[in-house]
Amino acid sequence: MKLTRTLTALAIGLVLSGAGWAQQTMRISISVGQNSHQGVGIDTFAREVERRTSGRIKVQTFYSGSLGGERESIEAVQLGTQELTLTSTGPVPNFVPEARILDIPFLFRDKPHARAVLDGPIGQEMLGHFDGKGFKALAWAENGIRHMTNSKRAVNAPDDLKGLKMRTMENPVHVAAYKGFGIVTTPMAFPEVFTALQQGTVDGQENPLSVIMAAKFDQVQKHLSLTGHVYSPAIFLMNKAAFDKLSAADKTAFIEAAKEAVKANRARVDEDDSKGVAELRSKGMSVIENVDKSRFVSALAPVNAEFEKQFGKANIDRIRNFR
Ligand code: EAX
Repeated sequence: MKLTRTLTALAIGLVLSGAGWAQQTMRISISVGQNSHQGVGIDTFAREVERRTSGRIKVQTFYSGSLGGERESIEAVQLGTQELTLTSTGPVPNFVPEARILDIPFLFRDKPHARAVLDGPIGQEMLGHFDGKGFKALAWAENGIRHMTNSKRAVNAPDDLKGLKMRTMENPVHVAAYKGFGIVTTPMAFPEVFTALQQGTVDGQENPLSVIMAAKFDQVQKHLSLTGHVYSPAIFLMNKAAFDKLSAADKTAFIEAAKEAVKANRARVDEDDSKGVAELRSKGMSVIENVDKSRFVSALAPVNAEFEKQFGKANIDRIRNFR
């Protein structure tokens, strides 16, 4: 039965490619809107795949969680009901536990440090861990450095976070760390966040300026503090079987397309970071730019000791000290 199906698929594939007009359509999704760092990422990816396969493979782009939130999209890619997604690492640890280490707060000094780690041997090794779980991880992209917003009060110091009810990603490392700040954590899929903030189900949330702007959280949040408490990676994930089916040349095309997409994505993050504060202020947010980061780092000392036990201090130091 299975063999018959495989042979039939193969035969159809041969006929179509022989005829030279075979066009295959794949789907890629993001949870934020098109006008965003992730939007330019998947738009660039789609364009590059099409160009590099001379139009044989089309990539249809879906924005704003229209195919589901990030966890659902990752699931769909794993199952193969959807070929591709660009997602933050939020829900990734539930699928690939090895990736948890990248979500540790204050792990990276800045974006250049994070990008160097992800593009270097550590990041490349990490991409390999997705193989055994039904994914082909094409490349590390970027969601950005996360900051806190809320509707209750200005956050200057860690104590100001105590008792705030905040939406977090469905990420065990973030949840553990934010509890360490005294935050009342409410994990939630991204497509539900705007309404939850609007209705006061939660007081706040945390995200990079790119996401705060794209999602228009300024409409439902008064206070923004540039806590920069964690770097948020993103990743281009593809269904492993769909990738394996590609010819060697097309595999290269997909990987190169992802690399081009990452360039566009990171450039947009940089642009958003440089204009974000002014833009969000102009929309009415009250922004605290200079928080004393060392106090936030100290507040997480007990949680960090836990992480060192869990992930191995040497593994964390390897990332921290990477140059
Ligand atoms: O990837 O869930 C989140 O807060 C993510 O940062 C967002 O979906 C963009």
